[in-house]
This record gives sequence, C-alpha cells and structure tokens, in this order.
Amino acid sequence: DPYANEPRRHITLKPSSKQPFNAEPPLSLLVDNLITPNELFYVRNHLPVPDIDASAYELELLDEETQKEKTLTLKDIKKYPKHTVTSTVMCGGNRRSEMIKVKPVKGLSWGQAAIGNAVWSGARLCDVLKDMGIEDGKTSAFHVQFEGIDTDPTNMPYGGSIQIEKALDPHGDVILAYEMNGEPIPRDHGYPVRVIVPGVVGARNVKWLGKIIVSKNESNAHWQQNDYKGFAPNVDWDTVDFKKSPAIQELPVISAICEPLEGEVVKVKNGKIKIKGYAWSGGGRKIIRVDVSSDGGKNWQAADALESDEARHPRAWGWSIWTAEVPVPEGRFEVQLCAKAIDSQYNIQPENFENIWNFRGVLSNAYHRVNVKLSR
Ligand code: MTE
Ligand code: MO
Repeated sequence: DPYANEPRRHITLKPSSKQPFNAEPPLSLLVDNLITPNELFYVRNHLPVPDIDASAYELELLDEETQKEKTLTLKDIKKYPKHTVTSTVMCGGNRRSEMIKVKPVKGLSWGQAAIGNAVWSGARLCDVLKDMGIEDGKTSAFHVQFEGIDTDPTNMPYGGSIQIEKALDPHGDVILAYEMNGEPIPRDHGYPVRVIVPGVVGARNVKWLGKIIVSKNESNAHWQQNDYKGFAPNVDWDTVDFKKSPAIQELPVISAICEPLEGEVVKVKNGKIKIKGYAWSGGGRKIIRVDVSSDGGKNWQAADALESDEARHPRAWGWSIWTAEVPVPEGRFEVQLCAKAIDSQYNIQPENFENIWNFRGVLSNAYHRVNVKLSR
C-alpha cells in the first residue's frame, strides 16, 4: 500500500480526497492569521507522500545545453545564503466549487481555502544555477523543469516547469526552500526541499524536489502539458487540444469572503455587519483595494483595512487580509455580500463565472458572493 506511510494531519483539515490526500482548512480559521500556520495550510497531493531521509537526500541538476550535471545534498543547499520570502501558494483550482454551479467540471471541488500564506526560507535558485554557469545572457535555455520524488504507479514523477527568466531573476525570489514558517518543511508540504516560485500557480511549486533540468523545453509532465491550462467556455473534453493553451504560470487577482459564511445568521449592529476575507494576485502584484457590497453588487465601498507584509509591487508575493463594515438595507432579512479585489496593475476580478467557465475549473476568480441572513 503506497499510502501506508502518510503523515499525520490536523483534525480541522477537511479532506476532499484521502488517497492522495487533499484538504483545506475551515475558512474562518484561514483568515485568523496573516501567516498561515503549517498545520492549517491546505494540502494538494497528486500521489503518495514520499518518505525521505534528509541525511540521504540528493537533488540532481542537469543543464541540457552543456550536459553539465551536479548533485547537491541538503547540507550543500544550506551553504548558499539563506533567503527568506513571504509567499502565498494557491492551487489553480481554488474556488472551483463555485464555477461548478454554472456547469460541472472535472477536478477536486475546492472551496475558497486552497490557498495559504507562509514564510519560506532556502537557497535562491539563481545562486545555485549561477554556480553551474547558468546566467542571464549565457544560456540558450527557455525553461527550468522540476521533478518531484513522488511517483505514480508507472514510476513517473510529479513535475512542472517555469520560464528561465523567472528562475534567473534575482528579484523573482525563486527559492529551494527547506523551511516553512521557521520550521523544517512538513512532510505534506515537501520535506526536505521544495521549490517556491512566488506569484506562480501552486502546481509549479514542486514539493519533494528531486531533479532540476535547465532546458529548451517545458516539462513533459502531465500537469504541465494536459492540466492547469485555461480554455474558452465552449471547449470540453471532446474538443480540447491542450497544445492550444499555454500552461498557467502567474495567477490572476482573486479574493474571498471568509466571514461570515454562506447561509450564516449575522447580527446587525448600528445598521452594519462585519466582513473579513483574503485577497491576492499573482506575479508580485500587490492588492491595492478590495471592494465590498451588501446588495448583490449594486453598491460598493472599499474595505476599511488591508493587512499585508511590507513587500512592494512587483515583489508582493504575499496575500492581504481585509476587513470591512458594510451597511445593510433596512427591512431586509437576507442579503448577498460580494467582494472583488484590485491589484497594483488595476486588474480586477471578473463579475461572474458564466464568462470564465472552463472545463477544468481553473482560474475560478469571479466576485465572491455569499448569501447571509440578518438578525436585528
Ligand atoms: N509537488 C509534488 N511533488 N507533487 C504534487 O502533487 N502538487 C502541486 C504542488 N507541488 C504537487 C507538488 C499542486 S497542484 C499544488 S496546488 C501545490 O503543490 C500544493 O502545495 P501544498 O500541498 O504545500 O499546499
Ligand atoms: Mo494545485
């Protein structure tokens, strides 16, 4: 049984699948902290969790152009200057359960909590590559491929790739991380080493990193080629040509209301109710504003407070937690709350899911709408 040796998990994580293990924390706990505690961080595994002895761990590197190879132990990786970044990791399928209401899609039915924000430490990928002679202007490669140590029954590892520009940019903050929130990375999140690619879809943040290949080509892995891609709403499983869409890298702007929850009874105080949630954008774009509505999107006001780390655009890799107090119309006992975030490039979330529906249920970032009952 490849799943006989899975790590223990926090009881509040709600599994959407047990083998492989996939789970998200309750929404209200998610926004209690700007930095998500390790045990509450969502888990997205495609395969069984490998059991890796850190003292025997080896990371292989290959430059396809020069055929230069290298092997690094965990100790070797720790010799590089330790770089720390606060980075949100979000699954490309976060909030899929809302898109499903338009029309069913294939994929795990994630709620709004397939996202977390952590402080990651490790070696800069650009420093490691520089030691192999791979530098901006000195390589003809276009991509950096990552392979996990987790494998499927045919022995194929999990994999994905990013563009060489992101990997070599010292301001891109890509790290070979061995710490998550000041602790060794927990097994579920990639112990002992995972790559953190700030601002880029979770799928490329490869856990249990076993191999790095600098190449002219993208990763051939299923998750790069035939998954985590967006398509027009008319495309389905019968008509899709996966080659026609690029693999998702930087994620678009998103937000969610985490308090109150759908269907909750909310106490009205002085004609107002309190709302709380998160907002984030990929590509290092910072959240500059979150707009909220208590009448289904007719009237809007900016959230009162945005909490985030200090990082500035275009290196704002972490999310923002926001709070708002909104007036509710008198005489109403039910209202629809809405939230939409705006990032530092003034990108804004789409209004509804009909327009952005795609058969894989990715990039599900329309306004978040939550219906609540009012008690006065
Ligand atoms: N890396 C490996 N080796 N195996 C995986 O299954 N899942 C990816 C990515 N890295 C995955 C992986 C996906 S789709 C996501 S969303 C993130 O890891 C989830 O990271 P987390 O479980 O630490 O939250
Ligand atoms: Mo994911």
